Amino acid sequence: MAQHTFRTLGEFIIEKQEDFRYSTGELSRLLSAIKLAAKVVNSEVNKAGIADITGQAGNTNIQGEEQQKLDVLANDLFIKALSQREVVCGIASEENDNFIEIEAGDNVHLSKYVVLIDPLDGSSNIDVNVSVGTIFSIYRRVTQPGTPVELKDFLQKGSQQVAAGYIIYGSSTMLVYTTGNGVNGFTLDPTLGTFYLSHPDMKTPTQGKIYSINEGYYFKFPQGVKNYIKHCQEEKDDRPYTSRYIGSLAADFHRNLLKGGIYIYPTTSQSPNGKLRLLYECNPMAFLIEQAGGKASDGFKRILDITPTELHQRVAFFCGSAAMVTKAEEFMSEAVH
Ligand code: AHM
Ligand code: MG
Repeated sequence: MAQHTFRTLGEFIIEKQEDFRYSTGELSRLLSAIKLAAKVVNSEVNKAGIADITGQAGNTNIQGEEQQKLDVLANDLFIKALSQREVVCGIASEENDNFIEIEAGDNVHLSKYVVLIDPLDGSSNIDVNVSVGTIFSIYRRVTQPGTPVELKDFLQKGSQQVAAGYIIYGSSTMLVYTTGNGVNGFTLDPTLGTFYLSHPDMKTPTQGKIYSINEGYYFKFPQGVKNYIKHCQEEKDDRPYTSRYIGSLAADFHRNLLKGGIYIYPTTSQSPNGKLRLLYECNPMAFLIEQAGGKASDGFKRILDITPTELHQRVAFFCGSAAMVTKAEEFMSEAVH
């Protein structure tokens, strides 16, 4: 059950700034910019049913998928909020082909952070009033401050993340994030426009009873995944598990984080590298789940240890309660040996 506190996200960010020695407050300003953009996107998502902003924008993104108008809007809003406040030196977005370099007046590129963002994940759900989300990931640049950002500033292992989080625009809107000291969740009070700490120090159960996978693609899955699904369905011990799949990563992840479960988007015969993106979706969720005591893997190895080679790289994703992910990995390696 959510605990009600009167601690706001703004206060929390400032208190936590003291956890970082020599902190200049730059990360706090960056998180505040994300908080502000989240509120604006939230109000747009809530209006989606009545305003003329749903439906296709007529563009396709780099992956050849049609963009919804709200994707474009959310992308613009987050990029504006981050660039106008001069809190980052570069942004990479799932919706943009290349990363964006932020120049800040005379203080060119002085910020030390880059942000990677999926501004509106699960956007195919918007028209049917199902929860969507924003997922973000923050790194310290590896190149010298004061010089233009480079691709290598974005292609860092997930284990290098400084902070990560998501906003879920659902029956209530929540912002959940980590800076590597546990996971905290904040619920938006829409009447006041304020996020309050509602889920302090979130931990996921080691063993859950939910499995989340798009079983429509069953015949396209690797044998290890097929076997694991059968294991979940078997009547034995605490099984069968229950199946829950929304098709909106932030929502599926959030439910499993709270209740315990496993989310799987494996490789398929159609998408041999999986569907989800390592940098915008899997790394931030992997950082969060590990901070909550869970586990994230590509079926064989830790997501956060993968060295990315391209911005829009895809990867298979097994994420959730530690014991369940370990079990799924056992099925994966048994099937290949
Ligand atoms: P998107 O970034 O194009 O919105 O796609 C990501 C979404 C995830 O939110 C979700 O978990 C997955 O795609 C669902 O895919 P599928 O419809 O193939 O099950
Ligand atoms: Mg996405």
